[in-house]
Amino acid sequence: MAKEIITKKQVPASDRTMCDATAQMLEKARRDGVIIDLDRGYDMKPCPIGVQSACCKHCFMGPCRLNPRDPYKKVGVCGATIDTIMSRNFGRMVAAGSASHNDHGMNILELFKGIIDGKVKDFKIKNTFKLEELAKSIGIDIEDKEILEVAKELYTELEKTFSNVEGEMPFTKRVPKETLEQWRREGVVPRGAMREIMELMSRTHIGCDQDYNNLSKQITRTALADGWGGSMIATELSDIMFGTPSPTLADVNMGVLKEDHVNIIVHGHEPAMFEAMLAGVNDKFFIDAAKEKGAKGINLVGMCCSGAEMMSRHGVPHAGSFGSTEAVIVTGAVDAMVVDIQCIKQGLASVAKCYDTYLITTNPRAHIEGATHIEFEETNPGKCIDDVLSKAIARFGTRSMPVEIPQITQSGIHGFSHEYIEYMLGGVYRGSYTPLNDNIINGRIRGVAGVVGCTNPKVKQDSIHIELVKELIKNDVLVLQTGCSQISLAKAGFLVPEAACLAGDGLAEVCETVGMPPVLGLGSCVDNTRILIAASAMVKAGGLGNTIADLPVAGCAPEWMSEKAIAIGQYFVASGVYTVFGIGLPIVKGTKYYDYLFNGMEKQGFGKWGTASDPHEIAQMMIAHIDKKRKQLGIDKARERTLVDMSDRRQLTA
Ligand code: NFS
Repeated sequence: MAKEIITKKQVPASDRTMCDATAQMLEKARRDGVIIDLDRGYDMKPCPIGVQSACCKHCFMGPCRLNPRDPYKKVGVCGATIDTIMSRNFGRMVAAGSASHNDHGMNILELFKGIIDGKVKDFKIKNTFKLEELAKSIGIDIEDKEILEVAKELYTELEKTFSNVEGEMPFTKRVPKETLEQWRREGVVPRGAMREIMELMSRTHIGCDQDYNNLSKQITRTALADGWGGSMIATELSDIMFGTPSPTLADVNMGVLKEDHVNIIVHGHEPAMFEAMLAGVNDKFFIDAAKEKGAKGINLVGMCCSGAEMMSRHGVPHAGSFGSTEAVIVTGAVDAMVVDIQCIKQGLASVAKCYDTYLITTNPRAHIEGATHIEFEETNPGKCIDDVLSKAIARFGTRSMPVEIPQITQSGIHGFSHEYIEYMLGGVYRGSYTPLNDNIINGRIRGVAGVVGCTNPKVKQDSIHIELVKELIKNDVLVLQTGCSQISLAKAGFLVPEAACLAGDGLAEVCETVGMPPVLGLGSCVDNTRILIAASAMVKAGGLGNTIADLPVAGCAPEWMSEKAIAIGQYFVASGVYTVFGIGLPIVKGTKYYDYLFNGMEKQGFGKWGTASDPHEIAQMMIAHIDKKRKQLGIDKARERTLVDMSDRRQLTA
């Protein structure tokens, strides 16, 4: 086994993660002399100027460093103020995040085209009902048309999401009317993603847009081109090609690995390779080959976002979130970890080497030095999948080191698509968001929160996610989840109907009536667009205002780390949602740009940003916002009435 140098200062593993399985593996890694991200994260001391975004390195006259404690004392060599510098930096994070999601969305659209053209034979259009509904939602007339014809028209229309140089992106037709009108007034309706990202990169170049107010418009437009563009395409077309999720029971955490099986983990973001792998592991030829090597079978599990999608669609077990991808390899039980794009840490390569695990990259966009690259081609998936399976089976046959799998799993229900939420609440013949709105208006449900996003080794893994969600449901806030946050709560046992006992009386009553958990898992990070569609449906159902900004809703990414998370945050804020980020944001307090993000956007009719580190403080900020919206809607009194319990009633009548 290759050894690495152990970290100097060792904090107990249980201080670095709430996840007992991950803590067990962190301890084992330390015993084995292997450094993983959870220790690297705590050992890293970030630059105090960079962490607040008070430095600019967009040209080589600098890098220019301003003092975050006295931000207006100095300007950059070109004269850039702290507000210009911070908005440029923030804008480039949004551009990168939006580019990632749009690139993913574009790949999914290309796969869809491959099916239509007949070039891709191993995937097909699975959900024709959704295909037609989606086409109708953007104004395509489907009357008397064959499915293939509708699919072709849908492709032609959706392709504009990326290539439009003028006009409005197709999915803006799904935005509530008054929200769209507000975007038009502010000049932020996205045209095409490629144009928006290109323009934002250009405007953040040295000597271009140097008024944070004006630059902010392009930042918003580029973020909206993510949420209402590439991300939404990824979700909707994945549903059409692979199936729309509906509630499915699935196990999470490292106990899903099986010592006597060939274990293959798929980790990444694009569902096509994972779907092909699922077909491959059920191939008798490979099952027999695994048995010949002494295995009882082949065990396929997911991690991170594509894992969350496969869990939602097919109940594939999930081994953990972003913060556990290196730790899981320490089990020694992973015969192959197969990755594609996004959130794949380079550190996996050295950890995999230490445990003789195959780390296999499959996407032409994302190679890793030291990993094995086997390219996945959608026109010939078998080539990659067969090679991966052969390698994983061979590795099982030569496993030489002891295996230690934490025996920890938690069952939960995943796969609440926005279509299913509508059906669950309203029934098959009158599926509708009206019952949800009614329960909000009568106060049983105080409001709705989206709690999403990454884990970050700067803080104890899962801790902010779990404490925050606990407090929200206790206060009758229904929680919608995606991505790594969903996995944090699933591991903690909140994604089961029985968790209703942890909710406030009103929310618990609704959960018990419907038979749903108080925390609904919607899938991967691109599936945050399901929350946008649910919020739009709530506006359209009536009774809760005319724009998304009127709704008693709030969002949070408690342990965020990626540029994609910033893009998501900005598109939620731009869509009208109060969005709080845990850990902190790279913005200097007391500056004009800080004030713009935290107050100014709301005055323009958008949502607004917030930040805090303590989960209870975050919860109170979100609840205060929900209550403010309830008051503005005139439904605050209704809620006060429902809070009167039986003993209060007896006192009132005495
Ligand atoms: Ni989204 Fe964060 Fe990554 Fe998924 Fe997980 S880390 S921004 S939740 S896997 S994309």
